[in-house]
Amino acid sequence: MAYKRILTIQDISCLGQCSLTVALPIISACSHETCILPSAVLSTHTGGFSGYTVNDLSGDFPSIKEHWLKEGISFDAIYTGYLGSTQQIEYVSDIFDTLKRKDAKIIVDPAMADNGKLYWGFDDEYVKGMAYLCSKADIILPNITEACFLTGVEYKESYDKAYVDLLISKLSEICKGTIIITGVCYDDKEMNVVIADNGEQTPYVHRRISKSFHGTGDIFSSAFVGAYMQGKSMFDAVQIASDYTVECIENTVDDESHWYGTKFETALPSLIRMLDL
Ligand code: PXL
Repeated sequence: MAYKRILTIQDISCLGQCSLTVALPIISACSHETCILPSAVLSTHTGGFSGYTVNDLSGDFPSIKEHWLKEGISFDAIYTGYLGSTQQIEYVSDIFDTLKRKDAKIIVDPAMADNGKLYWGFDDEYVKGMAYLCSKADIILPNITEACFLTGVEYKESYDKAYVDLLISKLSEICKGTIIITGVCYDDKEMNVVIADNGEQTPYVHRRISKSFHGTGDIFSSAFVGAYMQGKSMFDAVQIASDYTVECIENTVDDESHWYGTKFETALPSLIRMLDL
């Protein structure tokens, strides 16, 4: 069993089962040391609540980085998600350059959009900054909407494989590493996660559940990072992360009152079994 030191940089949504409140338990359940750098603190996530509070923590980044540098702290992987602001993207880029160990993996989930729209508070400058971070990554994990914003390709609700090929070809001009596009649907029964690596494409096909939930992108990415850093192949890590995410949704879908996230905790034993450590 591997035991890697992974830094994850994303927000704390105090309630909402997304970003750090899923990344920390999921990556820890995958048996890694999980270090966190909170990008912002929000009272809830921004999807479906109104009047949430937001405190951008960019101002803390330089001194935290300097302290870690002084202590000789470095990481086997740095995994980023929802960031607080465009300015913070520059700090994160600097953290990539200074705190990664030799052969460390940089994994960027450009968590900024879904269903054809940017999340509240993000604009074109933020998208540009996120494209820059993706250019420094070994692995990027956009959904279809994020792939569209990153590449300037028009968002479509329904599409064919040629459209996904176009997104991958444009994304590969931005990121020389592995591109993993999530939530690719050609019909209403199945969902694909498409892995594009060195000019080759491999889809992992799983069940599609008609209802969508906030935070499932973060759950997928966190489980992927945990499994991949355990030495699973890219495909096996995608399979484990997809199956786990589907189980989280299935465990939640019948509970109308639980609309804001998924009960990812109840499927953690299953994730651990799939890892077969
Ligand atoms: O799951 C993505 C996410 C993360 N963090 C915050 C969000 C969202 C999606 O809405 O609002 C604060």
